Order: sequence, then structure tokens, then C-alpha cells
Amino acid sequence: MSDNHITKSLEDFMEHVTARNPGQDEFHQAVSEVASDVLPWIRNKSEYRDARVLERLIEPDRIVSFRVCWFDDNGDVQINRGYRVQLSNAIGPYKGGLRFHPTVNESVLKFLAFEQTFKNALTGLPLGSGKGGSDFNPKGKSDREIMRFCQSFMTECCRYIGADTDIPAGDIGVGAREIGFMFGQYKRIKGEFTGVLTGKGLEYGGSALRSEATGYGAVHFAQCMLEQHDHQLDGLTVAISGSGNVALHAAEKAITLGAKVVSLSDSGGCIYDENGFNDEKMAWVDKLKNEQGGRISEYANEFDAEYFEGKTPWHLDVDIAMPCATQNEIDNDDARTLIKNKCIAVVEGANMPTSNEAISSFIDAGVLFAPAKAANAGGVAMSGLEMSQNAQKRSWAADELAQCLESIMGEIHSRCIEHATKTEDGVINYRYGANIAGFKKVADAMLSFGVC
Ligand code: NDP
Ligand code: 2IT
Repeated sequence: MSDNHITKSLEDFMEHVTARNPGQDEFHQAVSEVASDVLPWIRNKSEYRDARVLERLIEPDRIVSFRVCWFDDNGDVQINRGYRVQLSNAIGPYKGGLRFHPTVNESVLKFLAFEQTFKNALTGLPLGSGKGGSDFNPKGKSDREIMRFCQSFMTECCRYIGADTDIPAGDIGVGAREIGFMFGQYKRIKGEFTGVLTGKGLEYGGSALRSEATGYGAVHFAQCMLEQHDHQLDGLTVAISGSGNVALHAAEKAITLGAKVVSLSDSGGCIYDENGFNDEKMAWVDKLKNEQGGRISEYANEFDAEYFEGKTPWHLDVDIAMPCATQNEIDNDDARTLIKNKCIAVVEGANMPTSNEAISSFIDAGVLFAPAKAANAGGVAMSGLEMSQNAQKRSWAADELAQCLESIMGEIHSRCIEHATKTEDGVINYRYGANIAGFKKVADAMLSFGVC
């Protein structure tokens, strides 16, 4: 790479990224979203341009990939692939979740680690960026199979991580159970008890509110954004996709704050409850998803609700859309439908759930758009607070942590606004604000280190 690609157009820059990372569509998409804002911003800032900071950030510090062998319950040998992408430790140790899902590959983990870089910077905490995981499919596996897989994964992964170097956490398919199995194996191999993972159980160094933090934080961010534009969450109708950790906690918090949540989904389809969920219905869903391994379709049989097989909730007439399942859930057709239905705001709980075209459509139409790197940063922020608690060998009270989360989300909102542009109608472009604020912090740290 001899040319300075920063001086070129987004198209030329992306041609270079695509050629260098062939077939990695998700990674191209994430880079393009950031570059569309950062390239014009650095064009007349020679310190960032000449040091080729953006080009350095699209080259992870390192990527490790390893074999994970384990015995299934039939006694047959199973083989998966494990990864850890360590993208940048410019502002803190590598930090980011582990995803266990059959779609995991290098492209998906590179996009997630890239996003994590700017997200972690926005939290204001000293957190570098990474992501890892495996193409292992936890669905339908017994607890023992999960345990054997997690132990085998950590037997190899433990060489690359540590409480001051790289601290993984959960993501899709990795919750408290998996973190427990992996922490146990790390402790056993290394003979040390450190805060090497976050999302741990409360009995062994976990933080209160870590599991709630992403969903709660996304709703706090939505509140800030709505208030900034003279709206109130109270009384608005919300569609949420997914029915995992992020989706269920977002729904719970939105309901507490007076919103009417009418939809949840899973990979099979979505439900629509025109009366909205309440505490009793949410408790039922929580049990279905977290204890019984059930499908969201079962809700429609239990309560008076509709089930749309194979569909996402974006055809519903709602004020707020909160994609909280996975990447690329909202395409441009969905965006057009939401805009036509006068949706006020889109708040990304999942990572990169909205296509770049759809994001542009929302921004052009004046729909408030909260990008994942800002809106879902509450989870990693609480992980940062878990690291602080582990370093102090203390546990902080839940109400203190709840206040910390709320104020961190407010600060992230302010950091976005500080760098954002505004339309003539006063609508803030949070994508731009988040990209520039996140980039600037990491870039300034990189400049201090010289070329490395
Ligand atoms: P979970 O594993 O708890 O839940 C994932 C949910 O998304 C499930 O309802 C699942 O349905 C659905 N889903 C997953 N993959 C697909 C797919 N390919 N198509 C349709 N639905 C799908 O994960 P989380 O709630 O933790 O994560 C959800 C999103 O939030 C991810 O994008 C993650 O990266 C992001 N995130 C998570 C954080 C955390 O702290 N956990 C922090 C910040 C972001 P099914 O059961 O049918 O597969
Ligand atoms: O995408 C994310 O921010 C996460 N999955 C949480 C990462 C973390 O280290 O808590």
C-alpha cells in the first residue's frame, strides 16, 4: 500500500479496501459507513491524513484463528473454528465480545471489531477494541456440549487474552453460562483469578447490571435523542427485533418509561401484540427464551397476538424502531416503509443492523437515527466498570451502577452532538457525530505513539 488513499474519493478508497480484503462484505460495509464521514473530515487535516490513521485502523493489530475440537453427547468428534481479532489497543486493552453463531467468519468479526473501536472510544473509558468467537452453533446443544465446547475454545484462546491485554465478553450466543464455563477454564489453566472476562456471574467478580446494560443503555440514548428534539418516549409505540439479551432488556426499560412495545422477533419471524407487552407478558417471554429455549411464535398462541413467519417487524406502524437482533436487518425497502409510516426514530441495539443505504434514507428523511456505536455502547461501558471493580477487588451497588450507566449514555449523546452536523430543520446527524468523535479520540492517541 504505497499510495495515500485518504486523499481519494470514498469510491477509490473502498476499491482499495475491497481489493485488500476480498469477499469480506460485512467488513467493507462497516468501513464504508465510517469512511463516508471521516474521509471528508480529515481531508484538510494533514496531521491525520499524512499519518494515514484511517488506513492503519482498517488493518487489525492481529487476527488469530484456531481449531476447536470437542466431543458431542454421542461421543463423536466435532471441529469448529475459533477467532480473536485484536484491532486496536491505542486507548486501552483490547475489549469486545465473543460471538458463537454459525455465520461467524473473519469478515463478521472484523466488522464487529472495527465498530467496537469507535464505540469504545465514545464511552470515554480506556478501552481498546477486539472481537472474537466461533462458527459453533449453540442451538439445540446440551449444557454439557456447551461446556465442552467453551472449555476447548478457552484452552486455545487463553494464550492471547489477559486482564491487562485483552478482555472478551458476551455477544450473540454467549451469555452468563458460556462466560462461566470459559472463565472456569481460564482460571484452571492459568492458575490465577483475574478479571479476564466481563459478563461474569455476580458470585465470581461480575458486575450488577452488566446483562441489562446494553438494552437499558440503548433506551437511555433514545430518551436523550428524543428530548433533544422535543419528543418524549412516554406514550410512543416501539417495535423491537430479536428476543435475546439486548432486545428483552430494551423492551423492559422502554415499557418502564411509558412506551408501548408491540413487537419482538427471532430468526423464525416476528410477533405483533397491538395491546403492547406488560410485565407479565415479558416474564413469560423471558422464561420461554432463557429457560425453555422456545420460539417467539409460541407467544402468539399464548396471548392474543399475530405472528408473521419469516418477517421482521419493520412493516409495522410504529413511532420507534429498535433493531436488536443482528447485522443487516433493515434494508432500504424497510427504511422506505418505516418512513412512510412516519417513524420518528431508529435506535440500533444490534451492531450494524441497518444497511448503509437505509441509514442515508433515514437521515435524508429527517428520521432520528441513533447508530449502534453510540446507542448500544452501554454494554461495553458496563464491562469497563466491571473491569474497574475487579481491579479494585470491590463490587459497586446496583443503584450506583444504574446512575453511572445513565450518565455515560448522556455523555455519549453529548460527544455525538459536539461533532455532529444538523439539517436546516434542526435534525442532528448522529452517525456523523459518532464517527468523528470516536475516530478523533483513537486517532489522537495513535498520533502520540508515532508510526507503529
Ligand atoms: P442473543 O444471542 O442474546 O440474542 C440474539 C437474538 O437475535 C435472538 O433473538 C436471535 O434469534 C436473533 N438473531 C440472531 N441472529 C439472527 C439472524 N441471523 N437472523 C435473525 N435473527 C437473529 O444476542 P444479544 O442480544 O446479546 O445480541 C444482539 C445484538 O446486539 C447483536 O448484534 C450483538 O452484537 C449486539 N450487542 C450485544 C451486546 C451485549 O452486551 N450482549 C452489546 C452490544 C451489542 P434466534 O434465537 O432465532 O437465533
Ligand atoms: O458489541 C458489544 O459492544 C458487545 N458485545 C459487548 C462487548 C463487551 O466487551 O462488553
